[in-house]
Amino acid sequence: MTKNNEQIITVDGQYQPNVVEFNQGEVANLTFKRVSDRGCLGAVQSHDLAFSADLPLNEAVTFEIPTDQSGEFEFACGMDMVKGKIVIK
Ligand SMILES: [Cu+2]
Repeated sequence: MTKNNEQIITVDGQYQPNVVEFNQGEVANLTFKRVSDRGCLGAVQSHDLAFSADLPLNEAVTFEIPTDQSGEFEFACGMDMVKGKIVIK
């Protein structure tokens, strides 16, 4: 786990890494890059942080993550099966 304003998650049947950390109050960009069609990870969503998008193969998809509140926020595949976590503190 690294701490940075820019985090990249590689999606290849799982989320690597599946926990990312951002500083509260700072601009935070989270990029998903799906590099394999393994698993059911063609879409990502976060009910906690209100984002969702399809993840086309070999394309980077970046979300700006709100960091006004600290806490742990979940994201998951389109079926809520494969999960990851965004930690803001
Ligand atoms: Cu799934």
